Amino acid sequence: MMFSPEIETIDRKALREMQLERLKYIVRYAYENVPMYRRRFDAIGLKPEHIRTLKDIELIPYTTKDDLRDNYPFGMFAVPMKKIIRLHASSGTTGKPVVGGYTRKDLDNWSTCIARILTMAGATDEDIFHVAFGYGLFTGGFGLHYGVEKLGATVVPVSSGNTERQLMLMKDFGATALIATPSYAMYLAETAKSKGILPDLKLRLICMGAEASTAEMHESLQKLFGAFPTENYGLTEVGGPGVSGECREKAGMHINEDMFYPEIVDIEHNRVLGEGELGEMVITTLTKEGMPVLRYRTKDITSITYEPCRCGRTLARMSRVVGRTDDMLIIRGVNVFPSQIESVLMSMDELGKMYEIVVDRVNYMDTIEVRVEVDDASLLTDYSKLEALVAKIKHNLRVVLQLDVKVKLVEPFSIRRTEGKVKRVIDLRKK
Ligand code: DLL
Repeated sequence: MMFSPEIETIDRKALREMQLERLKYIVRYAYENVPMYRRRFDAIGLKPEHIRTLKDIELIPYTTKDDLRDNYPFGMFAVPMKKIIRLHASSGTTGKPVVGGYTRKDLDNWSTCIARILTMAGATDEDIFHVAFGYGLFTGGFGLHYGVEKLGATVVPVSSGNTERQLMLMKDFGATALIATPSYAMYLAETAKSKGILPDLKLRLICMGAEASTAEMHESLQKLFGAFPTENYGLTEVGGPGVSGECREKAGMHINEDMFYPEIVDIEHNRVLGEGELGEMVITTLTKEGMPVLRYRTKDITSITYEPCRCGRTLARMSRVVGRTDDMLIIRGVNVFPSQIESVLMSMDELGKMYEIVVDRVNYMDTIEVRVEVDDASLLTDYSKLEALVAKIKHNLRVVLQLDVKVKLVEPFSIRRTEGKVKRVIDLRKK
């Protein structure tokens, strides 16, 4: 099933024509209505009419988070406030948040994108969606909410918090689909398992997003819940969730290319990369009225394929996000992504599903310690088993990372859970 079959199966040539037309329009629109873009263009003598082909997008300077911060709160808006009917903002752990403004048409396009993604995950209007994303300035809660409504399914706007109550409601309301961050979905699964209520849940679908997850994490969730996990991607700067999502093939996330024009760039040389090459995702919004963004540097590392998918969709697919350029750890000169560590830990049945990574510097040497919960607490009192398991984890990590990692096994539920986005890395070097 497809929500917008005419777009989702569009011929690439026709799509490129549509994208070019929209690109030309949005570039002129941004130039004429957002002072920051006018200044940027004027400074290098670039005029909207210089954009004649899709490749000409490379003439346009990148937009960064700092640009959005410098124009906080509403300086990037292209319409008067009267036309903005919703605001959202990123949580922004440091400094000012990033603010997004939406016109009525933006909200309508947004829910279309979400309805497409939920449909490609296998949802129908008969599903009961338990939305455990936070409702508020975060784009996840309201973003998914209106997408579920547009699909015509039932939405249960639980928001985040109170895990046991969430499970009670999932059971009592017969939720068939869960929307949550992967870490929170796992928290719900572990809690349901420990309370013995997993068999009472009717979930068949878990739609996740807002943070990185691995294939191994999806497998664990599938086993625990007996439901099909998919993931989707987006960011506040370009509107929130709905940029892309996985279909049943789970062979990458289909990008809503009629609304978002993706590029992958080489982080060091800022050069645009080709199909299949790993680099930073750069996004241009093709339809946003409230806050158009040209060539936004997401910092998310991924790759794109334009091969049509076995599901019948022709929309390009981005691979799972490997990590962010700003959360790549450099340990004694070796690049480490937390997702590599997760892949190792999640594939070991003896381990629980919660872990954290502590990085420090001792005597000018970087150290890295992985703390991971065991699945069964009794293991912690069996010294020889414990030692063997630690050795096995270290070995598996060494194979993937080419690095010696300290491993500490801890009791189930001893690492603090979060209800929104999880923070896996504690970097004490930054103190
Ligand atoms: O997290 C939007 C969203 C909400 C997406 C719900 C999907 C579902 P922000 O809070 O602005 O917006 O955070 C955006 O989160 O740049 C990525 O680094 C990360 N992120 C989002 N989705 C994924 C994903 C929302 N599927 C930032 N995989 C992005 C990996 C993701 N990282």
